[in-house]
Amino acid sequence: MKNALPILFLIVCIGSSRAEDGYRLWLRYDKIGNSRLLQQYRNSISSIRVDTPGAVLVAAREELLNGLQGLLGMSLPGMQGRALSGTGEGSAIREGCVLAGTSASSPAIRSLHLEQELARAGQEGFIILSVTREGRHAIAIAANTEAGVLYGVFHFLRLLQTGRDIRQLSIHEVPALHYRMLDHWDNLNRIVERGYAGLSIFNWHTLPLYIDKRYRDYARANASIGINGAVINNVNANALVLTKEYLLKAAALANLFRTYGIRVYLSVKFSAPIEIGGLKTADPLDPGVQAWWQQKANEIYTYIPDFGGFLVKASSEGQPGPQNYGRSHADGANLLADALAPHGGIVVWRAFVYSNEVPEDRAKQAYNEFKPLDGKFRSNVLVQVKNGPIDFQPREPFHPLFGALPGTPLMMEFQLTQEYLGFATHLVYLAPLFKECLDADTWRKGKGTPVSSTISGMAAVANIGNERNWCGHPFAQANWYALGRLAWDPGLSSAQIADEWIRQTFTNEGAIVDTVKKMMLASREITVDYMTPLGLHHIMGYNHHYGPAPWFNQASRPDWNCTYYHKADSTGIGFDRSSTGSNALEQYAPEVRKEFESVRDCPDRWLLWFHHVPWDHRMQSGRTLWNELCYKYYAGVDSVRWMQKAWNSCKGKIDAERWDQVRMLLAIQEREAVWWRNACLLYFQSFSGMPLPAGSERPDHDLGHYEALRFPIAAENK
Ligand code: BDP
Repeated sequence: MKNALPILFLIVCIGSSRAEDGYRLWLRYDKIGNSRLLQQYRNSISSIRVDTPGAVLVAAREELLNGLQGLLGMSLPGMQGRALSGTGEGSAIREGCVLAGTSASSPAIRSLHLEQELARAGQEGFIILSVTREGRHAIAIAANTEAGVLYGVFHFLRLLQTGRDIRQLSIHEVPALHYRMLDHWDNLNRIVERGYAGLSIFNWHTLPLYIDKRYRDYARANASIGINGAVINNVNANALVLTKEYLLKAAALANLFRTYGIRVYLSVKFSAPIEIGGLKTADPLDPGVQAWWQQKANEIYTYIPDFGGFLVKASSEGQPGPQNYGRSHADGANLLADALAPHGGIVVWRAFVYSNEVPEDRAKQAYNEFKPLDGKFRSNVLVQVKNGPIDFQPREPFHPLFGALPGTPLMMEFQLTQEYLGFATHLVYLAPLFKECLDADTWRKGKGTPVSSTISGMAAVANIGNERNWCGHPFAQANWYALGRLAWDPGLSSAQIADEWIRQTFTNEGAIVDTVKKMMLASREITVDYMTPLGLHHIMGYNHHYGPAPWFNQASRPDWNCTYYHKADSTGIGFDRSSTGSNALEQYAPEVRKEFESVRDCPDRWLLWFHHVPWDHRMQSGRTLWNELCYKYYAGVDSVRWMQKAWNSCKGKIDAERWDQVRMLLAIQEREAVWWRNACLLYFQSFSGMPLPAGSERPDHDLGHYEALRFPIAAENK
């Protein structure tokens, strides 16, 4: 008895270290609580079999075994072909076996004759089928490649985690997009540009010898949602990443990620030949520069044989690029593409360009720059376009480049990290933002040419850091999840993805799933309402982008000022991008242009993006513009309070640790929503001269107070 206390203490400690801190993401694999389902699953599954596995199949087998054992709450024989030799089973199928493999790796899969089905699965797709042979029932997870099997395994585990019936499975999945990537804006010193979840998970200091457990869990999470590429360093790149020392570190990550079907990419600095190569120029047409990049590419592939390629931010926001030498973006991209082509690598060249010297509407500049270059890029170049023409705002119309470059493959760039959406303290589920863009009709090939049909890949700026729960806000994980799922299948709905995520991350209890789903689905519109309603944009604090600063007009260049974007004056508010203004609308197909061109017909949510509108303009609701603006800002705050109530109603149904975290974060969100509303309305009121709605909650400070707020530390977050 003397030792009982320390032992009890130890048990408590072990218990609490397993508390729900969010580390496990959506891959929790806790025992299924619903006894009817548990019984069904136990009846259907009694062993697994993964024959002659290569490295990816080893990872798949481990996941399948761990996942099933956790979910079913029992241990399973995790057999493989070799272990069976001598038992006489060969290709025979056992009752209740989950078989996973390719035809090449597995005699059991071969014996099922799935050739026809697999012909449609391509390189990364999979099938999951309930099969019966000689009276024995089994489940086959089959694909043409090991990566396909891995995706199938994760899909199968998702079915169980989300409580689906698995008795008659007939699933055929093929990813819609070839490139499904995360872009990490992680610096080599581990500071994450625009990161709000701690330091970079990539510890360059201890690589390559120290392989953090997180690297594997990161890779598992990505593979579980089909992400197959990771750019592991910041687009504002440090040339050092291309030195041997750092390439060996990247190779260590690549060796691990490969076993989860993920390729490593690097962001490169265009001036690297000067900075680390000792050359005098980085001119893309200089033979010495071309030779340097070729030699560098050859070197990279000796360390990383399946290296994905380069991501490049060039001639953009002060980064060096081909324009330093009077060359075009195509010249720059092709230089790197030629170096990578012999090895099968690609160049992802960013279209995020806008110049101080060009007195043109910033929203028009990328199109003007890239449209004439269509067809001039090498075939292994993809041009990466942000979802909207400005910069990851809470709401933007789709970028006019989508569908406008028929001769150039495009890559979508979304942002998961909430640089302009309240950092990692606001609950904002981004699938509706992604869908709004992906589903938008570009009309480039007639009606029914959605943005999703104009892209070959999808990337997103990651929101991952070394905080215990990876993303800072427990709900920010859902955005990582949604990105992967939509890159795999842009046809999925925001609700479907939220449903899956909630069930895997929190609970399968119907009433809670419904409540949380409602919160998630409403959250993006709520944020737009309290930050940038009716098409307003880029009115955040200068540089750090924290909080409202619509008054800001002190930047060194006009297009870094908030006043540039809202153009409020005594007559009205908004940026005229119609034919009477910058005519940015001319960059869209005529049908799209028509939709937005007149103040009368333009949907409210884009109104101030495309038009400068008088304060007393009658909106579709019947309210004046000023009153509508007030209505939106007030509704935004009210809706955050509604989210707080909804979350409170989940108390006790969600583990205490994460429930309380979200409760506290919602309190921050509420306070900041009020701040946004008050600051913006007081400022815009100084132009409209109109009163706040009668009876509404009054701002607790005057405009001067809000204008005087400073956030010197937030500004360091780069
Ligand atoms: C802006 C960010 C900046 C990035 C830039 C980019 O504020 O930190 O470097 O985008 O995408 O939104 O290159």
